[in-house]
Amino acid sequence: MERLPPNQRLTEDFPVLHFGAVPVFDKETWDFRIEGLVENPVTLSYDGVLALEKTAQVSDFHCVVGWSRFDLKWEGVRFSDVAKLVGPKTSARFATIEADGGYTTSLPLVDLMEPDVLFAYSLDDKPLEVAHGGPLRLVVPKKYGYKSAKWVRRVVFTEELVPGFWEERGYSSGADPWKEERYSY
Ligand SMILES: Nc1nc2c(c(=O)[nH]1)N[C@H]1C(S)=C(S)[C@@H](COP(=O)(O)O)O[C@H]1N2
Ligand SMILES: [Mo]
Repeated sequence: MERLPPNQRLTEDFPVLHFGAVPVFDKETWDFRIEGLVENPVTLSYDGVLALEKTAQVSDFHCVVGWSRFDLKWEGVRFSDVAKLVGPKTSARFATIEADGGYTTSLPLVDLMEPDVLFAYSLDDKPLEVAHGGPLRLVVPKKYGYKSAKWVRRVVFTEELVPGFWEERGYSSGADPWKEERYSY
């Protein structure tokens, strides 16, 4: 099977791409909140995140503007393990991921519960650089890169889809690179 999705080109490096400024990480004040339609909302410190069960995963990354990068090794905590911690209510069907600086993205829980979806704090055996979303970013390998929010601080479980930053600006909610879901019409 072709490994490069339609109309993508392979890049050897890993470009840095985001909207706005790179936030400053202060370990003392940084927190990660998981709340909304859950039984047990949780606020974690950075050390609290590192203490959760760790998963490693190698995957490809596809940006909607056309570049793809193969074989990135991520380490972090599975979205599904974070969900287990808070216990989503039966009414929860989506989650919105909020980042420092105001970036957001939303996905159906069925997509987020895939075993390759991680909150990553390490890339290629090194702590995740701030430019690539350190200390913590979402990685959703089966979606275009705008679903992989950098500098994640909060997850909100919701009943309805809340369109994210790029989804509100004309990009597809589906964001499946194999179906070339780039734009919403
Ligand atoms: N917080 C935040 N996360 C973001 C973005 C952003 O603008 N802000 N851009 C997204 C887009 S469009 C892409 S392709 C990837 C790029 O990740 P990289 O800079 O690590 O390559 O980050 C995603 N996550
Ligand atoms: Mo992107």
